[in-house]
Amino acid sequence: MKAKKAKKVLVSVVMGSDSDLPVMSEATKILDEFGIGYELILTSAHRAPSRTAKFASEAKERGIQIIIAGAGAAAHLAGVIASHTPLPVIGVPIDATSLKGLDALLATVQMPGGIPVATMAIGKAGAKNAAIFASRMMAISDKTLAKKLDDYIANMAKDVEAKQKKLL
Ligand code: RP5
Repeated sequence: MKAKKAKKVLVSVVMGSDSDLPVMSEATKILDEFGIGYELILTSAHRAPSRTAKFASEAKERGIQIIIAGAGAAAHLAGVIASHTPLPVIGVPIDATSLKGLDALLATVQMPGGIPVATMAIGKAGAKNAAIFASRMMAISDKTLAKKLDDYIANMAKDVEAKQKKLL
């Protein structure tokens, strides 16, 4: 019997703490749905700076194409990763403190010119959109993935119509 070929890991889903997992699993659900290979990485810009720099500076040579980084509080994870790699980095601000994610949003989005982080919404919608955004970028050169995205978009529109019917 032929062994099932493992998917090539193309996306890194990084988070600043294991407490971020319930939010970041919204991203991995989408990557699973679209059949995109990913890895889950736990590292911290503040608590494990050397580990973060090592991960980011080696990601491209390991074949990673896109990095999704979620963190809360003074969320420097996505920005620090972006400063150590030429790969596109998508940031997810996480609601982890009494400031309800506004701290993480500003820390993630307000990057200085030259080091971009594509910043999504705070929380679960942001994590989900990070994976969809990554899929859209990869679909530029992947027709099979582009078809899955077209179907996903069409299904969302169908869902709205079905919900409308239930209202009547
Ligand atoms: C950030 O601090 C993490 O990304 C997390 O959102 C937040 C709280 O981390 P824990 O204290 O729960 O580990 O660095």
